[in-house]
Amino acid sequence: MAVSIVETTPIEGQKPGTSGLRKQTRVFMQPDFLENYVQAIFDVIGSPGGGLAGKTLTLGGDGRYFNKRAIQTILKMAAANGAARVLVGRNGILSTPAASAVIRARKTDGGLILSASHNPAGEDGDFGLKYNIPAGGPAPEGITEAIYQRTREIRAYRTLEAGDVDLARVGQTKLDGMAVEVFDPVAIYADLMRSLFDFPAIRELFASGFTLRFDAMHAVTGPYAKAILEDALGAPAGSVMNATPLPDFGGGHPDPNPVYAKELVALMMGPEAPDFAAASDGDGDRNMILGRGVYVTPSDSLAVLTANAQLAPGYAGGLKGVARSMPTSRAADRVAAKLGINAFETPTGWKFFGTLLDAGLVTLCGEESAGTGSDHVREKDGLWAVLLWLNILARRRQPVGEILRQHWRDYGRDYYTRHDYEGVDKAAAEALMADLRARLADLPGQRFAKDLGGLTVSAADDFAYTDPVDGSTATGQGLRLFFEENARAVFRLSGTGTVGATLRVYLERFEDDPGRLEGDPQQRLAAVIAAAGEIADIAGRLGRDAPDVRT
Ligand code: VG1
Ligand code: CO
Repeated sequence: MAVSIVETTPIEGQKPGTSGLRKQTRVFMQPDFLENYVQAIFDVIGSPGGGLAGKTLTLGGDGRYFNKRAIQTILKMAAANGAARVLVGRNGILSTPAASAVIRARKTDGGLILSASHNPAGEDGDFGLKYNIPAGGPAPEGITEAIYQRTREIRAYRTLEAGDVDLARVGQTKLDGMAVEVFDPVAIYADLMRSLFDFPAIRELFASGFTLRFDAMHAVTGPYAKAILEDALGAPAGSVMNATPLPDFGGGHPDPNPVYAKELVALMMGPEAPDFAAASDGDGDRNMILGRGVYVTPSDSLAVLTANAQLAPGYAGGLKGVARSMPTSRAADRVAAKLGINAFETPTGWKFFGTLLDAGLVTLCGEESAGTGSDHVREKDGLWAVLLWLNILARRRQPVGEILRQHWRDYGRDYYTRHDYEGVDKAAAEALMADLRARLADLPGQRFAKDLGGLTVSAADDFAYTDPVDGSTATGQGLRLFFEENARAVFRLSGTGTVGATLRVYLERFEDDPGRLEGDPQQRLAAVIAAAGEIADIAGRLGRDAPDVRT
């Protein structure tokens, strides 16, 4: 088969964000857009002169619109760049955590994951692509920056004049000199889960009548959840809903939070609620946890899992430490302090956990954005979090709400909410951030939200991070305002959106008065919310009087 070298010119805007390159699907489908980016990745990870010679890659995506087409393009380009072998999930399907598991189990030279995660899918939605390193995690910033620089100077890409590869059947074929191995996307992942959790105990829990609803949101987790929860663990058929991955995710917004998964939340707050409910996102790395009548915030979930992980066989020997992204509440730190284990605070994005996990400094990691995971892979892992919760419930045999309330009594409660202002004017959002940044030094000592009791700023900074393992640095990771009243507000602009800007305001306040542990977060945080709004003049600058999403 003939390798063709296609001339191209750099395309602007191929700069990866919080998690890979995300664009509107139509942008990704433009001539040469995907090809340029893929060639830039191959140029960075290949050897000068030798291309991808001798290399094996893992490849798959969340099944959204353009997934299959993109996979065929990438296969041809990998062959033309001299790769030895590509492992592809059947029908091009691979959840993000499963991709990480396969990269690690099969020791491939990294992998390409096609997903825009929780962003809506379809021709009018979003698409994304990210490169994960051989350790299994998202490429660190040194590599993503090199890829971006390469996209700015690219002049040609290599591809193959060849027909499409049949991805529907498990087995091996050849594409020119390259082996294409189509594998079952669920098997390696399911085996890994079986090795970490007490499947017999969870089976017994279901056999005793415990009920569950898992919403796969028509995205990639459906086949995994059905195989593991229903087939292996005996949850009644139908426990997994919206289980068939659809190219447009059924027109929904596969972001498991109380706004986009509101039917599931309504079910759990109503009289027909099962014992436990969970949802995942587009690419299967996020999780939302609900009990009967209770929503567990991701920050609290990380803390509860840290406190109880040793109930699962995979973590019975204890944890080395826990890491959380900066905007995540400090609930997990309190558990780490009590257990006497490490606690780290990193910038937003799973790529910052990789070195800590590789160095054996932490076992669990989490983000307030519904991401939780451990050292079993190098991505956050939605179904893993659900299984750890189920394992804990199987051992403690208490309702989710009781476990949570007990946790608050033991550690105090970090009331928490995130307010997102989505699709706002980019220039206005950037100006809000720039002006606030310029005023940080003046804020300490000032008092805000006076008619709600008042909060005094004790410190304010622009979060910067130095990786304790490799010494790399990241600056400008979010504006933090600390208040004397044990409260905090953080401002960040999203790095995963594709249109306009999204302002995220993270709000929290600690409470350990036993009589005040069960309030409504929006009410308990009213003063922090008001102070953040006043300080940054959110309403005036963005022209919005309320956020689009409150998690
Ligand atoms: C968001 C979340 C962040 C997460 C990232 C990728 O980023 O806040 O915690 O790591 O999405 O998750 P941002 O920059 O939009 O705030 V996923 O499930 O979209 O891969
Ligand atoms: Co995701």
